[in-house]
Amino acid sequence: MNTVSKPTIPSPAPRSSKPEILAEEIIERLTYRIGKDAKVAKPHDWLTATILVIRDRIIDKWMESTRKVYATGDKRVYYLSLEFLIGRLMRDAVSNLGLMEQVRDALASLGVDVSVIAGLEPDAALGNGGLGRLAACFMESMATVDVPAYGYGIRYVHGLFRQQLADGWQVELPESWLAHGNPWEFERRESAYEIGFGGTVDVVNNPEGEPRYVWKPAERVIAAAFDTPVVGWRGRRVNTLRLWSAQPIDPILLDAFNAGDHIGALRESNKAESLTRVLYPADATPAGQELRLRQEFFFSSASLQDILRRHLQQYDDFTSLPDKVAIQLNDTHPAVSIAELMRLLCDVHGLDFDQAWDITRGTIGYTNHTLLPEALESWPIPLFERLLPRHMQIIYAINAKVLLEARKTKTFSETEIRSISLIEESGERRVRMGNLAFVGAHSINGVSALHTDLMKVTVFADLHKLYPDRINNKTNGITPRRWLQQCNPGLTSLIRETIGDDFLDDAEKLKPLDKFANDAGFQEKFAAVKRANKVALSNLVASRMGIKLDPSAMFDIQIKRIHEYKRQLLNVIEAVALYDQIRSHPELDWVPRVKLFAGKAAPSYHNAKLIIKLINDVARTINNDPAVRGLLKVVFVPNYNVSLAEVMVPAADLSEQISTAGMEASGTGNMKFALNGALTIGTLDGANVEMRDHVGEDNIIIFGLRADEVAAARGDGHNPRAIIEASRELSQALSAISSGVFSHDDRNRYAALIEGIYAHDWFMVAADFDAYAQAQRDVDQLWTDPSAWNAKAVCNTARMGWFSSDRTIRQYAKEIWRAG
Ligand code: B1N
Repeated sequence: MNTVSKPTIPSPAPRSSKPEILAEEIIERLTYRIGKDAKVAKPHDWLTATILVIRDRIIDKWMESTRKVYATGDKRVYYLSLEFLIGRLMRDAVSNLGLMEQVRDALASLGVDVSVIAGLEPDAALGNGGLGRLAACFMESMATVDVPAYGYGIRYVHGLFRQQLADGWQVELPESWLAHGNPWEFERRESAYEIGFGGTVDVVNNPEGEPRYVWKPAERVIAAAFDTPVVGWRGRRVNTLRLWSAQPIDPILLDAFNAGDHIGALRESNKAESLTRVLYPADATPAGQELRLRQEFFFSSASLQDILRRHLQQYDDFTSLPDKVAIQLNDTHPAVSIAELMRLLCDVHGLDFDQAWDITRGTIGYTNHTLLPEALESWPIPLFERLLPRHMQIIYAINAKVLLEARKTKTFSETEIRSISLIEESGERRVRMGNLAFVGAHSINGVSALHTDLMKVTVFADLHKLYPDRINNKTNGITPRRWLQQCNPGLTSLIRETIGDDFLDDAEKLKPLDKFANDAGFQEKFAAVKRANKVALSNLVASRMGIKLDPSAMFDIQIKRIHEYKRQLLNVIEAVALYDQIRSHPELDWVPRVKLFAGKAAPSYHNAKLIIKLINDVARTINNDPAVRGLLKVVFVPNYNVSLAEVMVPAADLSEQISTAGMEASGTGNMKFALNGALTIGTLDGANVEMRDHVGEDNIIIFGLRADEVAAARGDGHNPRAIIEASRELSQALSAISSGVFSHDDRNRYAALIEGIYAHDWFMVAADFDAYAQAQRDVDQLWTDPSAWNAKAVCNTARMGWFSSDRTIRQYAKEIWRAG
């Protein structure tokens, strides 16, 4: 026996936040960690040294948070997401720690401008759009509201591609956010797991009970953990974002190398590493490739092995799993987790199938983010079976159980049974990941009230009939730290001066600002902040694109992924119609407008890329036409990302949220703009519906068909051609575009795109055009009365607090996770 008593290890002294000490430590990191003399240090070296010093301030709180949950036995929440669109971290961390001034002063004393080095931090784009950004907002809110949580995802070497424009066309370039190293992360060599693929399943008969299945994978890779601390507001709690990186079991096959096969010696290594090399650039459309399924299983399996290991370290067995662990699946991307958790519980830990099934369902929750039929994930059975043979068996067993239950409990028709099945039987047989996620979860939530209602009557109608208590709503939210305090310091200071600091801890305490909506003095200051933000955006556009904007014009902004259902096309067609009007009626008092667009198109999405080109073609024509006299400008700002959003959102007067009703599950950009005092022009889609309820219908501009009307129109022969012919403005704009007025070099470029509107108008561009154009003229009218406009803008800021992701997370914690 070892009788040596453990020495008491002293804790390090807490870190000081005095600027002098911070400055001293920055120099010390620069010298001893980076190995650079301050005299020759590059801005990047200063950035790394500064982050290392900030990181130390986080670590104490991080360890304290981890220790606390061991001591209390509180439930842990695990958020599984294939995407985390976190953006830059330095300003967020410093601001949440309350060290903004101290860090600025420390750097200034060293002759370094904090804003210069902050601008060098790479924008971590490990996500495509709203779904990934939501995961990042949730991580920050879970730390803020003190929920012990881990985010699990993939450490992609290349995040979302960098977008360049070449002659107005999107060009994709690789993004290498890790090129200068990543001072935020900690590699955890002790937390590595084997992940298998392919192979066979052995059955071992067991006279005592169920037979035992043993999966013998043909291939294995290692999942290695990299941890990033996530600091909550006021440093209240620090949680962990754990991202998995794939590594080969044998980095090099020495036999092959020695035999002269230098390439073959690295084949395995390359194959393993390619698993986590790039993020799939598709938003709301599934990438049906094998590598994608491999990514999904890889991170699901690693995360579950880690979760079960941590549970067993603290508790005796898995019967307590549903009480101590909540696993939330961010869409179906991690849905294979349901089969993997069953496999680990049954095959590895020896539980019975039924017992494992109760534990699995008690632990897992599933969030659905889209109803687009083409976005629902499903995998061909031959592929699934080849890659995950044991999981295929488990899915068949789950399916048998569910279908038996359906046949027993209700009078389901054969059509309904077919729609409940986890297996799509018509055509090529496929595994339906949405159905798997639904039956394997105790909670299925939508992301806005409308979306949740539609889930119950569309994709999940029959499953909802079988399990009527499972679907619930959790309307999305955004973190007001990043999306108000950090991106709009001017507005934040003004609000603090006006109503005090309460709103910093509770966004719903923005409400008292309402009383100042009609206060002329306040309006003036509010408008001055907006103007300064518009000047800042104008400077960015001038320096990046050489285009001069007039900050007194209305800034009308649509920034989001380019997708037909989001209807950037409707916006640009309206710009063409307005252009025509301005030229035909120079005598009228046109409101000066700048229409700004930004967003990336999936590289394989032809129409989305064509829409980018159209915006740029229209922009070139309008911006160079002297007859427009600067009254209208159109600008497509390249390479939309989180950092660009942080500049554009606070500068908007008008926010375009104009998706075809019923198609945008929630939207979260809509919330960011309104919180920063932009008026929304939008359809009754996604969370716009609830935004109208909160800001009041006088403070938002709603137009167009509603979701039920869209469904009805699609059902009984919508006739776009007749609609177009009845609208002079629309038919002129469409024929200008399709006849090549904006594309002299290729007059047919847009013919097919426009023909789609005449032929079927699936996205209701023609159907909504007149209402949209009229709404835009109403917006112009309102703009001519600045005090009426500003009053509405103030009301938006005052009433948007409910859309804080703190509220969303509290609802998840109380109603789904029963944690925190
Ligand atoms: O999720 C956001 C919502 O606010 C948006 O309305 C919704 O479109 C978005 C496959 C998706 N839904 N589905 C995706 C992303 C990547 C991928 O590979 C689907 N993204 C959304 C947050 O709830």
